[in-house]
Amino acid sequence: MVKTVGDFFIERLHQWGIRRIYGYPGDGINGVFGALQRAKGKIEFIQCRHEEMAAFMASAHAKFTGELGVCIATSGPGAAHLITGLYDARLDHMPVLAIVGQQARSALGGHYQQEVDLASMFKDVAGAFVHTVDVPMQVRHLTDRAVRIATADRRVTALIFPNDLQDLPYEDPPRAHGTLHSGIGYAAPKTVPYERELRHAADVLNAGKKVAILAGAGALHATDEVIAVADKLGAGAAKALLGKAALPDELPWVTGSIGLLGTEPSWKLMTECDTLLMIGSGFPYSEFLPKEGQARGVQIDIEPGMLSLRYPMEVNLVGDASETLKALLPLLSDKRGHDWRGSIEGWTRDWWKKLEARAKEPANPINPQRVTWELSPRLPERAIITSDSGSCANWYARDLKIRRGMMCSLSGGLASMGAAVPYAIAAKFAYPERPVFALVGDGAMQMNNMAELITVAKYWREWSNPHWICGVFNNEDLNQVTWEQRVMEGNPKFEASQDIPNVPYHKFAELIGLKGIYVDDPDHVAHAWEEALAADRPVVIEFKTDPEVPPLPPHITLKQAKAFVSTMVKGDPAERGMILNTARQVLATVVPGKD
Ligand SMILES: Cc1ncc(C[n+]2csc(CCOP(=O)(O)OP(=O)(O)O)c2C)c(N)n1
Ligand SMILES: [Mg+2]
Repeated sequence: MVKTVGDFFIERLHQWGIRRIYGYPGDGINGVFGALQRAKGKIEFIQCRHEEMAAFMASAHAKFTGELGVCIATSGPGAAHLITGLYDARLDHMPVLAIVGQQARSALGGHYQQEVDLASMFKDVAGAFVHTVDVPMQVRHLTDRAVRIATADRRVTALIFPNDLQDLPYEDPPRAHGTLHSGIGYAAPKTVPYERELRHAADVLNAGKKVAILAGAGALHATDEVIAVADKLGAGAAKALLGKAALPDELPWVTGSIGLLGTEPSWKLMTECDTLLMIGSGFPYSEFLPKEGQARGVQIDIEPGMLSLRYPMEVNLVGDASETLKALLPLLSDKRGHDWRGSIEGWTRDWWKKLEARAKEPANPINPQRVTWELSPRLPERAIITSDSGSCANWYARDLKIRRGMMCSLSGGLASMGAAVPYAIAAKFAYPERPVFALVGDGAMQMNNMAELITVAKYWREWSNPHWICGVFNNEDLNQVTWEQRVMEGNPKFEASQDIPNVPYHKFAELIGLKGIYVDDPDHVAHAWEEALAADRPVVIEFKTDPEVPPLPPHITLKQAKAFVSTMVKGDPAERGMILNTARQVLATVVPGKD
């Protein structure tokens, strides 16, 4: 049989080591799907409910495995659906290849059905490399470049295949002027700064008396090295959201999350330190870092473009976190036994007690903090946890205690709703033996996560361990934004935009063959997690949670507090039902230590 362009392409992807593609079919890309079918499972195809979900899965695959994530869609609407998921990868620096169909070359430019200028559409998100394959002999080098550039630069790339071209016979380029003869293969280099730069960094760190570390996604593979450096420097460490799994929360000097979803000890660590060591983080909010001039700064990042971006650093080290910290360690002087560590540990101890007390405050009916608080001690070893965007990201960031060997992630830079279930599906395909948890708001369930449960129902029997558990926070509200309207804007809750229908998520799960659990009694929260872990199939636990528990930043400003108070005056619909607890928790964030 003649080898088509599609056959060659799939074979080439296989040679590059690609073993799984997430996507959705359509006539614009049928020539590549035919090739996938003829390849007889050499590359597994995972059918999603929506192309955006396929792109989220590709992004999550890259996050959880470190490999290239690949997604595929048809021309026009399918390609357009990919965009948000691809931006998720782009903003979190993940290598993803998008493969899309296009109308026949003979029709292009003719305002043809499903004809979209795809190269222009992908130009921003896949700006690192986006090309249309025009002739069969181009497919080899375009494939090689799309894979190599995405992998090496940790960027999104896109390949556009006109549908008539996919079924043409493949031709190797002749030895002639104007042809390319590319090859496969890429191995990441060991990236370490020069000795001179390392010494400079060590001088700054050694001179500091109060060193604060901020660890991000770039530190996920450098846990031992971060711990060794932090111990030697007597430092405390806060974690950016994407770096949550970089350091276990059991360590007494790990202050937890930072920023709007952050903790009080992280806030203190940053406001009181005299030296900042930032490792592999693009954490966006400068106002949560030391004031300019307060601290001397050292930053390590694999991407030069991310250096000295949020804080003006004295030393900027381009390097891999693990290799750079290993090289730095012998140059550091031992600061063990200083008071700074003791203070950090004290703040952190108090904070965990405060979180427990907050989680156990009564609410109507369930305090959402309790949902995550109770999950932490019940998480099995090597669990993988994902969170959606919404108020649950606050509880995921603050209350969930991560241990060594676990993984977790969410849509960080893009902070898109709708990522938790696709992320959790990709996690399960990458590691079928590991238990996976998705934490999701009801708005995000309705947006697209519910539909993606159908993908779980379709595939779960293939997973060696059935533990795939989705915890839904049913508060009938787009709660994160409701609180942002109240606190940031000083507006009362806008019911027309914020109230959402009450949907029986647990019954939907049952309807499609999963297990459903409903909890509206705070004393049953812990048991519900245990019941889910004992189930023989994936589970959706629906927690009826209170929308009046505020997901607020740890150091809400006076201006924001005043705005909050003014919502009361303006007549927030929830005013009458606003439990005392709410006001107490809000005020406690204004005046630390007052709850
Ligand atoms: C795609 C997308 N649309 C809108 C937003 C803005 N947004 C952030 S959180 C949120 C509310 C989420 O509501 P829900 O999922 O019910 O979670 P809750 O905050 O109620 O816990 C919204 C609308 C977003 N981040 N992403
Ligand atoms: Mg909600």
